Amino acid sequence: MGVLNVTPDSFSDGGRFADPEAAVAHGMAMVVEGADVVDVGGESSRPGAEPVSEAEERRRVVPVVEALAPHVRVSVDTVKPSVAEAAVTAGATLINDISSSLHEVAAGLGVGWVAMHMQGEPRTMQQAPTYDDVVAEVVAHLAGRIEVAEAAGVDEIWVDPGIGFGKSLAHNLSLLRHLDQLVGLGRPVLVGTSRKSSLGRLLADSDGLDEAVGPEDRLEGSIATATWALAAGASMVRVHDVLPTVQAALVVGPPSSWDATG
Ligand code: HH2
Repeated sequence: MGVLNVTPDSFSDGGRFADPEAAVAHGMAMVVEGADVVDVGGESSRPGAEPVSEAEERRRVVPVVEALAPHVRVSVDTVKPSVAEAAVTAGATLINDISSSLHEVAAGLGVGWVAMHMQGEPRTMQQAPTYDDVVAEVVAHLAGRIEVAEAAGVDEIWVDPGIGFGKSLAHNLSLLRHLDQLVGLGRPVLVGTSRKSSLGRLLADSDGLDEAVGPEDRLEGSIATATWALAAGASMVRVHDVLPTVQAALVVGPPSSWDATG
């Protein structure tokens, strides 16, 4: 899943694809690089981000979805029912929902739904994330969302641990380490670590630096965690750098391919 932020303020690529033509060109480039899905978002969810009006978010997202949908599967990264509806009308077939609350909308529209775990809300979620047992709590939350979505009639349900959404570095690492528990829920797992700040901290530690490494220098960490997630059973990874991720994923392959034959 390639990330396409049609926003002025996303944490790693804000402003680069705010113009619809630039956004569509980047979306098509990711398709050529091997993306199976392009995830179009019109509102940043980075810590501290300011909310965007429904009309503005629709204005950003709809023309880009319309242009890409004939060429690739498009998901819409939104928490607003009206934006999800407009994007589906424009051709999106998957609602990527960081609030994990749009199951009725997905059911009504007859499209797939990604339920992502988040503690708190984007503006304040990184101030003091707290869990007794982060893995158990995230798994329980997503199991509950699967149940309500099944009851609502959603056929295609994805779950996502929400790396960096109300989570410390230690929380994120625990979730990656125990991804098998999410996989055990029996629904396809999506994981997004690409360019996230935990990687900036890890890469700085490994280089003996005091300051976290910036988003533009987090490629190796992004690829390492994406391939880790795929090897641990994730069905899709949400990434900014499609080509190197696809290449790394092809090298690693599914773990079943590692068994010696003959
Ligand atoms: N992460 C971001 C946004 N949407 N959706 C899912 N399902 N999983 C994620 O991990 C996830 C997500 C944050 O990354 P990005 O879109 O690059 O930044 P911003 O929110 O600033 O636009």
